[in-house]
Amino acid sequence: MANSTDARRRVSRRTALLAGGGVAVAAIGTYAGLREAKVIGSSASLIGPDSPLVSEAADQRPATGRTHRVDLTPRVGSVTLAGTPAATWLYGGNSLPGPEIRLDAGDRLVATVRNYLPEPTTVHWHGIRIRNDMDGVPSLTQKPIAPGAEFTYDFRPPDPGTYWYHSHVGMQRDRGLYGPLIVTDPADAGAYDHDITVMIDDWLDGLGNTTPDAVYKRLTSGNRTGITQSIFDQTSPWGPQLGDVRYPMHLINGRPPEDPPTWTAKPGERLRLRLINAAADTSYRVALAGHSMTVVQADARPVKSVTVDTLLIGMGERYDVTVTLKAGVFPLVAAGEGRDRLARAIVRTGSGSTPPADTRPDELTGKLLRYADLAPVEPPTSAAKPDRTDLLLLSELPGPNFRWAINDHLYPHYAPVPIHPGERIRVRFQNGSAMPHPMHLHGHTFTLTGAGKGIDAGGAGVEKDTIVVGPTDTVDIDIDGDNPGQWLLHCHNAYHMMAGMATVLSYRS
Ligand SMILES: [Cu+2]
Repeated sequence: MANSTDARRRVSRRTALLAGGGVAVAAIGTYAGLREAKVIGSSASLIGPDSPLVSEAADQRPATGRTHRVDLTPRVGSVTLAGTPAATWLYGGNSLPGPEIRLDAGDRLVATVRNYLPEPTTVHWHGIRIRNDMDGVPSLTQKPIAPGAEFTYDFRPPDPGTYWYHSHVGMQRDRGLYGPLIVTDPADAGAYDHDITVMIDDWLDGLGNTTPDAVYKRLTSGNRTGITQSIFDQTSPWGPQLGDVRYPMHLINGRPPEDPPTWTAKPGERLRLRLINAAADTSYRVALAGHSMTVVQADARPVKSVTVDTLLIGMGERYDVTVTLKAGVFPLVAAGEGRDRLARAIVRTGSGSTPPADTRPDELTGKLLRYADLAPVEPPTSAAKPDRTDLLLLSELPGPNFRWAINDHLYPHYAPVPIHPGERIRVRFQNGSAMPHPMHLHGHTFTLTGAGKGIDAGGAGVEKDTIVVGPTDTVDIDIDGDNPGQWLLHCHNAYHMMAGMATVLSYRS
């Protein structure tokens, strides 16, 4: 049994390897996603996950003094999806998604993970301004948890909002190894009657004898037929190419559209919906039939209320919306962008029959939320000009072998984005491909500058942790160097990430 102190000691051995300068190599394991990390350039002054600066930054964050303990037991299991059994990997029991973790901002979360899988695993706490040694990135912030071993994550989420947790090893997230993490605000009076988590996912694991790993293998073999057919839609703002894989099913809270989760409420009541896109390869367009939705948070950050008919949500993004309910039976639909399949739930406030499983509400083609519509509730914490700009070119390398790169490097080979504590830097994403890339930065929220045609010169000052960089678009984000460590910055398309589309925001002393 390993506690977090043991883990930090192990990490410190690895960091000693990394700190050698020149081309550093950390040999961690042989499983997919656990390959050797090769850092290009000097890493002599690197601030690793075991640095005292990591604890120092964490200790300054709010603390309620309360402790919340959970056990997660990743294991082989199975789920039944509208009568079809599917073998998969799950966090304990047969629960899909994993158990919802709910605690107040500043509470301490002690999450013990005992690995019953046949492979190493880790847990990443997506969107949390976490301490670096608890971030769950194999070979970067911790040694992966070996089969049969145990690791305890121990941290305090500082900011309320909608988050999620998931495995960060290989394609494990595209199995059932994900769940919601809701950080509540004790000062929030809650201007809503029902608080509902809506976790949306594309699903193929265990169906037709396939697995996410088998599909990834096909993609890299250059075989683009059958399940690995490109998804195109010329009319989408994020098109033309929206995905690489034809998913047979889409789920809300682990359930397909034929067997939807159903929520009962009264007409006139207000819902808060916490929309989370946990998918590997699918952007979702979400709408509630007969209703508009008021967006109140984007990636756990409050935004000025904006009312729309529908939202497009990239992989890893979250939106909180409120809705005042009418009387009747209403499908909440998450339609795969560019795809003919959908996920849905049912909101029931009166009598009536449930509409057919493939019903597409008119709202899906109504007023669509754009990044330009988002405005921060509070002025940005820092409006200072960035000290410098780093350019990150997002591209698919030529050839048939499905290689997705940042600045022509394929992770775990990477050229880090260096940052010094206290520095403010600008990162310019330049998308040289025909696909949208939902770029996610660990351990931070960044500030949109308003630049980028996908952003339409609006959205300035909005803080997010995941931003979709549209095809051929350029998007600028500003990052404050306030959380020392080594932080993955990557595309949240699971296949692109596996294929190398990641780098590291690397603190240097
Ligand atoms: Cu991508």
